[in-house]
Amino acid sequence: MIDKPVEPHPGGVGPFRNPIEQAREAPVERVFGSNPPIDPTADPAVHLSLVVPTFNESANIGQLLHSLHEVLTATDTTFELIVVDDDSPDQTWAAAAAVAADLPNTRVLRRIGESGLATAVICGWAHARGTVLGVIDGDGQHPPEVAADLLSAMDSLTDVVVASRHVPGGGVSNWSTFRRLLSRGAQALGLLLLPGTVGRVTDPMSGFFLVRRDVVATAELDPVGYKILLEVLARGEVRRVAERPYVFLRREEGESKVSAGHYVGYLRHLMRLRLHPLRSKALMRYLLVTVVALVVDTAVFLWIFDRQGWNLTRSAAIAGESGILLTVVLHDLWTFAGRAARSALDRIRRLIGVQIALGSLLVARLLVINVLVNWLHLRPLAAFCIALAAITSTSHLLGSRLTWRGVRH
Ligand SMILES: Nc1nc2c(ncn2[C@@H]2O[C@H](COP(=O)(O)OP(=O)(O)O)[C@@H](O)[C@H]2O)c(=O)[nH]1
Ligand SMILES: [Mg+2]
Repeated sequence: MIDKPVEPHPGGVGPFRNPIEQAREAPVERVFGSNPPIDPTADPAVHLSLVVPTFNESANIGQLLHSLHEVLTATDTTFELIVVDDDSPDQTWAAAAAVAADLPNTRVLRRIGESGLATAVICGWAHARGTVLGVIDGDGQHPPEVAADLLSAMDSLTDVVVASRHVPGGGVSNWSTFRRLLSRGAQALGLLLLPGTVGRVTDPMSGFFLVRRDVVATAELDPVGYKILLEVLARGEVRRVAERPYVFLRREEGESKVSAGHYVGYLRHLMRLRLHPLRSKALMRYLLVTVVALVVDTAVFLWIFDRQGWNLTRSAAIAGESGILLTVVLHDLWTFAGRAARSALDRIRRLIGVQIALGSLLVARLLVINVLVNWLHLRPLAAFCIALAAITSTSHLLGSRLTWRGVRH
């Protein structure tokens, strides 16, 4: 059933009835406005809801829906398929609806005035009824039979199952060297900027995965561009991830929508996740603690060296040590409060770690100060400042980073 065209409502939501209700009842509905949130309290009517985002895939969608249906029916799982089409000029939504009419549990959402792969997936999930949500490309490049492998890997302890090209048995069938390089380069960049997120899976660029509903329903997803998996791993409470191999097949019909703009979008996405407010709060605290430690280090030095008249090396050593201790205490009690492991043993282990890392650099600082004063005849305060800027500041930043590396920030 295909409705006749309706103008989008200025308020952004379907003009007649709740769009979620509408979409549940009819094989084809129009979804207006921005994506509704994923409902964490939804009563799961099926086990798996698999979303198929499409744009100009009319030549591929029919075959894919039939294959998926066959594969999933054979698994004995209750499931639904949700095609989310962005009002494709080739009328993919109509082609999908024609097939959906013959396939139980298959719905088609046609978004008007919106585009974007990641937001289309969220839209599909928002209308889904499954305990487990998933996504698969609509062009046939993701082998449908792998959906059954992913499903069997989704046990009660697992939150996300990713189809990966980079585990044994996986691969890409006909990518040019250039595209392989681009994909690996994008992954390396992601690892650099978001090691704790991108490093959790071998194929963070995968667009074929399953995720438990409660993981995404409680996460503040803010998808941009193409890489919805990144968003899920970065913002969801994901404890355990599993991977299953797949071979990225040749595209038989239609064209890839990936353009240079998507790579720019990917960069923006990485930066956005990097500067995620929660994380940046920890990062700000981390930098502030370093600054406070350096200020205290200097103040202690001035006090005992200038006022108390202690000798240079001893003053610089005691001042440095007070900065180190302050860093450990503030990071533990404030920067990473509630996130770092808090047992007494963990605290002692961290204190020893910081002490070894920063203590050895404190020795280097004392040597530098002595060389500057005794050989180059600089004034003690000038030598102290140079050593502080060159050695202590970097050692605080890097040493603490290593010690707290298990803690996300
Ligand atoms: N709904 C929707 N689907 C999209 C959009 N862009 C791409 N897709 C679909 O997402 C899937 C992957 O896109 P594709 O261009 O094949 O990416 P590639 O396989 O990485 O080259 C395909 O099913 C596309 O039709 C979009 O803006 N909206
Ligand atoms: Mg494709």
